[in-house]
Amino acid sequence: MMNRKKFLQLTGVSGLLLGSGKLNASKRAGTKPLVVSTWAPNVKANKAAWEILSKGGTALDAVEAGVMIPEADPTDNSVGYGGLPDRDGKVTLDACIMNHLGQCGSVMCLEHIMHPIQVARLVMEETPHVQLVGDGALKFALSKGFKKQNLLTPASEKAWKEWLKTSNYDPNRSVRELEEKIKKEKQNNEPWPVALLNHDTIGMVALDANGNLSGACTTSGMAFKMRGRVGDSPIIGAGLFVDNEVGAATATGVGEEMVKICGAHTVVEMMRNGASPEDACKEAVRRIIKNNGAKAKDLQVGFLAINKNGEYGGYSMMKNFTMAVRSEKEEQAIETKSWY
Ligand code: SD4
Repeated sequence: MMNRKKFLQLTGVSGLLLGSGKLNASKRAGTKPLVVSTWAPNVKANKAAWEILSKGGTALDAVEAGVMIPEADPTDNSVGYGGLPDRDGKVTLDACIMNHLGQCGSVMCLEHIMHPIQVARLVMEETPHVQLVGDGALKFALSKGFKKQNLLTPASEKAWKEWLKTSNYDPNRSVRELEEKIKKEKQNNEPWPVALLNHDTIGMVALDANGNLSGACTTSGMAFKMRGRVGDSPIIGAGLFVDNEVGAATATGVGEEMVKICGAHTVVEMMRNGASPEDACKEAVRRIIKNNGAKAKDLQVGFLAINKNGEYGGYSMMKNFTMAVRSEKEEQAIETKSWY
């Protein structure tokens, strides 16, 4: 039986509130500092970010430290160490970071380095470039003192070998698995299905005490993707976008769809035009529906955003998208509203 208390223990967060209802962002007053991340288990990542934000640290340092938590977690099978590999059995990582000055850095298809977000930050701060990919990204990381590590855990290797039996690429594999688990748990009247403790790509956006915004996004990408495939997560404007005049947004789910609509950038532009964070995210989802018609209902995508006033919101295509929020006022995991 999964109950609220158990959830608190699992997340290691005392005093965590669980939003049983759906988010209504317009009813939430703004606050700063603030940090919001994709997926409920990232209350733990927020905690690391909050350590920095609550002491007056920068949003940039906070998001970097925050996303390093799932990057190092072998049980999170879609980020960093323990991430599910591509169809050739290689763990390839994508990450990007963006600060309040509009500066950004990104690595794509990076192998053997546990913390791609740190490499992305160095691309931003120490190179004339924004994006480094594959061997070049690895070479750069090694030149900065990062050590090569084997990121394929026995559990991920086992899952890959199992997948090889059918070799059927299913971008919504994790969503389907999640739905099945939740269905079963709902039959047991679980208030907060343990399946929602599922880990996934982390996108994190933060507003610091000085009113500056930053964001970070890091992932191992879609499980069993083609070798060389890059999704939205390391693409500035797709998986992450920050504009210090307006707000910051990030995304998770089937990355190809976010790329096609410049997802995170769309969300920020909607907020610039006056939309609430939740409504801005909903518009991005609507555009993905427009591109996909009836097929959209099988594509999970989730967006979240914060604005300059410290208001936040999220929206997803299918049910079961959660986000983790931390401010002076709250420390919670919330299921967002969804189109379907
Ligand atoms: C990608 N958006 O590579 C990422 C995957 C993801 O939860 O978010 N998974 O397309």
